[in-house]
Amino acid sequence: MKKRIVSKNVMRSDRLPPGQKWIKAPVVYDIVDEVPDWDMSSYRFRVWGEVKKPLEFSYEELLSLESVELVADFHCVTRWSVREVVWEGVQTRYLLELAGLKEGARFVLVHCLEGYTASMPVEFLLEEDSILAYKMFGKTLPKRHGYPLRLVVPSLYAWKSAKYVWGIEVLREYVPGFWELRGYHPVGDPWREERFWGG
Ligand SMILES: Nc1nc2c(c(=O)[nH]1)N[C@H]1C(S)=C(S)[C@@H](COP(=O)(O)O)O[C@H]1N2
Ligand SMILES: [Mo]
Repeated sequence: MKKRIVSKNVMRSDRLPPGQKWIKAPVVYDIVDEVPDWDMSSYRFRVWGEVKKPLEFSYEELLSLESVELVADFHCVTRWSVREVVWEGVQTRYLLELAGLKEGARFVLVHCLEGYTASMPVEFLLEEDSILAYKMFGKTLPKRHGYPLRLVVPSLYAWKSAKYVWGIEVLREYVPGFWELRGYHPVGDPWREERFWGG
């Protein structure tokens, strides 16, 4: 039986973060008009940087790793939230354990196939309910929601849940990603309304 995880945030009494409202389904957001198609025969997912053992997996290899089903709410900084999205994939803490974090590992920069990046403290990828998802509601991740692989971090705003992921770079120091460079918060905790940085 596959392990089923219900995000701890679903059980909070303040489940809906301040300044958010519930909507029915996630709105698709992309920094490009058209996301290109990837050559899956050469696709590789990588973990590198401040790790003892860099990782590299083909899509098929990723699918064969120990996986979990995750139920989590999804909170976009533009003030909409969606209840109980069902994902399936590999826990990021499992991958980071395989890679072995070095002493100084503090941040990650997540790299996406169309050039998007997202930055966050590495500890958020060690949470039980953070996964690299390849299924959504029981089906292969639709392209618009991030095929082949997307990060899901239920404790942070959805701009950190990077789509079309090909790599996780583990860093000693903070390197801002796409939205962080444009004023968004290095962390982005929805319950603390960490939307913008310094304003
Ligand atoms: N690669 C990539 N990931 C991304 C984005 C993006 O533009 N490119 N947008 C982010 C934002 S702002 C949000 S709210 C969510 C939206 O997820 P969805 O498009 O699956 O609804 O994806 C996040 N991940
Ligand atoms: Mo967003």
